[in-house]
Amino acid sequence: MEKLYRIIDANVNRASEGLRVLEDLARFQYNDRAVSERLKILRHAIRKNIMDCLPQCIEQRDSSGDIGLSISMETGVDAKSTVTELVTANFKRLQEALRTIEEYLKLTGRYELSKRYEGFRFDSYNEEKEYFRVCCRFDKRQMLNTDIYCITSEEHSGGRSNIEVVKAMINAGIKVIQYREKGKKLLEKYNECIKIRQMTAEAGVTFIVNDNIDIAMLVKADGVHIGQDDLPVEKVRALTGDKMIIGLSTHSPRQAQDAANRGVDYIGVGPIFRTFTKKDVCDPVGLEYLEYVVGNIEIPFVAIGGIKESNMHEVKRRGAGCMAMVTEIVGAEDIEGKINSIRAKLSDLSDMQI
Ligand code: TZP
Ligand code: MG
Repeated sequence: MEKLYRIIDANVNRASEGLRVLEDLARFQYNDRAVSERLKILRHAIRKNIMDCLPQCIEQRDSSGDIGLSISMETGVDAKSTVTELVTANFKRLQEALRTIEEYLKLTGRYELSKRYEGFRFDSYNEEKEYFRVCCRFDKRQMLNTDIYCITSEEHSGGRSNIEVVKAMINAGIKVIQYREKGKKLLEKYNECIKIRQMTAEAGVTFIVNDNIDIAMLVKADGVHIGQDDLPVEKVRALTGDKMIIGLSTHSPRQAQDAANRGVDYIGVGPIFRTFTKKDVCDPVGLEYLEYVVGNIEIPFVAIGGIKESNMHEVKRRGAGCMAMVTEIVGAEDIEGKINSIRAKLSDLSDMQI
């Protein structure tokens, strides 16, 4: 029976080490205090509860005689190439270790203690779910971390198709593109989105579809952008799941707070200036609302509405990191040249602010 403590000892180490990998990612990469704290508490509980059997565990430990090491070296089954794989593997490691501890503690006659480890295993299932939410939120934030957010509008594109315009945007190195098309039938929009999804996926560009949640989901877009009069955010989330980005247009501090509380991934802030591109648009909210968002709202935002190369310095100066320009870009004779010029000026403005 004493030999079984070798298994228990190895699995306490395995569980703590798996947790440490997850904890450090939550702490240093995701900056998520709540998750890192809970994982730390769990790790300490796993170590503390075994203290009664620690002498037996140490006595039976024989790491140099462990045949498992050479198996791991030779098979390479533990190779990983994505964060998702790493997180999944470490939660499984944790759960398998906890189950093993639980089973072998029963054989050593420590039934009550075994039940405590069963409880830890169930805690870990909940943590896994929450952890993936945090990962998703982080990935989505990374996708929106850019200077120019481009939006299509064929009627303002000087006779060019949305596809041609998107090609130019991608060539210029744009990282987020929204498909916004008010005058076309659903099927035509769907067919364009299929093409744009392929183009953006190949270029590593984030693709957002305006209005049509159905199209966004069918073409596997990265996100959907909705307005205040569209379906409730919670219902859209129920359709899209956690992985998809949901963007919401907002026009007031109350709407911005509401969006952040309801799990929206980013907000549109505007219209900053007067615009004739959007038909049912409200009066400009001005730079004041932008200043409110910069100072008070935690989720990413994109400033929009009447922003041009000639006035963007006003927007930048108020602290907007990302700006959307529709006509200024799609209506330019040389789209790539226009984007390059805007980008260079924005970068100069950033340098000046440092
Ligand atoms: N949402 C708020 S204003 C706007 C949208 C889609 C239109 C912005 O277009 P432009 O041409 O950049 O003023
Ligand atoms: Mg809309």
